[in-house]
Amino acid sequence: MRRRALLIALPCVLAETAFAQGKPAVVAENAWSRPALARIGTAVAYLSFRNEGGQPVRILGGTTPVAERVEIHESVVEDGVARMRPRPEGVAVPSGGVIRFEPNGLHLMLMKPHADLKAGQHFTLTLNLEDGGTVAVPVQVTMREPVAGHGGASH
Ligand SMILES: [Cu+2]
Repeated sequence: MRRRALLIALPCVLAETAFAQGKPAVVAENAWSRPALARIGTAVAYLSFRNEGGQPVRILGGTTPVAERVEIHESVVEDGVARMRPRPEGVAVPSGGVIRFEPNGLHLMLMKPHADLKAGQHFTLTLNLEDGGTVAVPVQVTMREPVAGHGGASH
């Protein structure tokens, strides 16, 4: 009886230990969004997602205060026509893997924005993971993709 209780308790102890180390296992960064008119009904956001943890994770979708809901989409070319395909199954990120949401590929679709998104504005986007975890990232609204890691310095 005692042994059985110990086996059940062990995964909880391991999870708490990982949490207590304080280093986030997943990182979302370089998030940006294009200016968009609310009446168009959709906006789009892009970001990089790194899984530095020892376990695979799956991104299922997200939430944001600026739109009704967030869907994961993928741009594909079918019969020479570019289309967007929703991915309700989400995106799996292997341990040590990086996933990029970027133009003409995977992207985060902001459905029914509550207001126009204007260049220079910032908002928060929170990704929902399959394990119940969430990752919040600041999103910059900009006409052009920011250059990661250059800090806006010019050449
Ligand atoms: Cu889309």
